[in-house]
Amino acid sequence: MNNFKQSTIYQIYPKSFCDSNGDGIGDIQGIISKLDYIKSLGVDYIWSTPFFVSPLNDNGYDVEDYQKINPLFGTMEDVEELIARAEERGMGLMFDMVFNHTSTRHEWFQKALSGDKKYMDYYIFKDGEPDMPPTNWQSKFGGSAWEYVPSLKKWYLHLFDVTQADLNWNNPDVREELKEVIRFWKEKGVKGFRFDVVNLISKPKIFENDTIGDGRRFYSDGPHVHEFLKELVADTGIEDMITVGEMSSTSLEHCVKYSNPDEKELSMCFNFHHLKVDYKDGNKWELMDPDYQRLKELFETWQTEMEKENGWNAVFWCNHDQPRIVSRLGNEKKYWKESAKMLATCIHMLRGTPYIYQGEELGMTNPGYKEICEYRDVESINYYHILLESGKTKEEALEILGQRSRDNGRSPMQWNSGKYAGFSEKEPWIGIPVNHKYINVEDEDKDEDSILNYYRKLVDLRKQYKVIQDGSIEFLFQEQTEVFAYKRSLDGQEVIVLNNFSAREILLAEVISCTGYECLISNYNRGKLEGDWKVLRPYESIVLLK
Ligand code: TEU
Ligand code: CA
Repeated sequence: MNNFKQSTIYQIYPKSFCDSNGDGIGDIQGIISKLDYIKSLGVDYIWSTPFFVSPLNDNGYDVEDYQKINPLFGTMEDVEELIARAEERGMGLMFDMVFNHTSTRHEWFQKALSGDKKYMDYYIFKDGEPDMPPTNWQSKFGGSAWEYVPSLKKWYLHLFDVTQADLNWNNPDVREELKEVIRFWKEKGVKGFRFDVVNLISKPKIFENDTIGDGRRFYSDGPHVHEFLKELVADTGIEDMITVGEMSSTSLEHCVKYSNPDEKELSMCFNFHHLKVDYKDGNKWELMDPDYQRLKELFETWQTEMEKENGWNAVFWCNHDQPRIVSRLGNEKKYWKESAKMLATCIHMLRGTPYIYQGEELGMTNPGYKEICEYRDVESINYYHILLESGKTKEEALEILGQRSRDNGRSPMQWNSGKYAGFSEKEPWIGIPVNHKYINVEDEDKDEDSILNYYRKLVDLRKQYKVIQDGSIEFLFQEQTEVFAYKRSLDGQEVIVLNNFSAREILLAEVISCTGYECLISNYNRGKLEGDWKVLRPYESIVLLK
């Protein structure tokens, strides 16, 4: 059995992590050169987003060949070296399996386009008139989810970009091909897998219009998804490896099933409900202040129910699709350091496996791109145009992108205060924020009180205390909207976690009696706490142990 319940995972977006050969694009040798740094965080696994052959319309989530390395990132030898060097340091690699769709440049799709019946059945083609898509479903990146192919007189389904065609999992040959991919990487020594939007793989039998939504209710956690996952896991023998499924618009009931060990599906799930509390009416492209009460309720429900049903959460704030959390729920100006540390504490003391996304451990912020030409992401660029068409001004659209674009999480890793932040010798593929002058690895490494060193302590606490790994969870101060607090308990040991989500001092509804408690970590370096105590400073975070 692997140790996923005790582990912390570090996520790398290779294109933006470290460039070893001066072309402005991060690469695999770049990652290898930073393995000692990653090890210094205390993490157990490294999940890298895809670096397989791809036209990179969606930065590698459009895979053209699952078993070849994109030369832009390196070679197969580099990848083997990465796996070996990480293993020498006691870290396992998790690879990203994008199995809901392939690039339209994939050999299978190319054969399908030429009319090869076998391969047409690898994808989801439907008959239809050129001006009448089979359903009204919308792509997650904007526009119709269907594209017409005149030579075939058929439409194909793409839930994401038009160059990402959805695979037909109902075809057993497709399932066999994908199992081969897993076996290939397992053979190479990969220790785990992340499965991209894996709850979207099972499409319904009948395709019908969605009169109340964009179609997602027909294919999210679809009819055979659990069967398909069980089969994939059993036939590739990965039940004892660490696996995480990315679940899009999922439900608690399904995530229990995906992650309960008895079901033999996955180790854990990512869900995104807590990262939609600042979407107005669920719409990512409408700005709204975060609803902290909702955020607390979501964590409470998911944490307590998953515990009750023996499921397991991946816990996280950041990834390559999300804006930076300190800019989003924290306070990147006046309380940059305090709020970044507080947000880190919230996640790392929870029940579940914590993920750290590159640069999060430095308190990296949204880059503040000002012009549309600074953006690279296909979703951002599509929505910029959709927003303009919907009547927003250029300024409004850019303001929205500035807060919501996925590129906010994709600016290069800030290694030092030098030119190009030590990421590259050359101008990078995407801009670097000026704050790399003080938000960077080199400076924070030397500063005892830095966000970086605070993350290291949090990771270490999880290693030290079984109650943090495995303790049950109970939420406190539920009615105090800006206080995010909980208690973990195991075998008579207790950990109390208190976080202030606001820039104000908060008087707790009840006094905390600190007598007999030890302070494990706090972002105001409170040191010894004694007696009764009831005021939380702005963005304060305190972890107590009894
Ligand atoms: O993301 C899935 C996904 O649902 C997000 O793209 C989400 O729709 C978006 O960020 C919210 O606005 C995964 C990958 O993480 C992402 O990078 C890929 O683009 C996507 O799948 C398609 O493979
Ligand atoms: Ca490079």
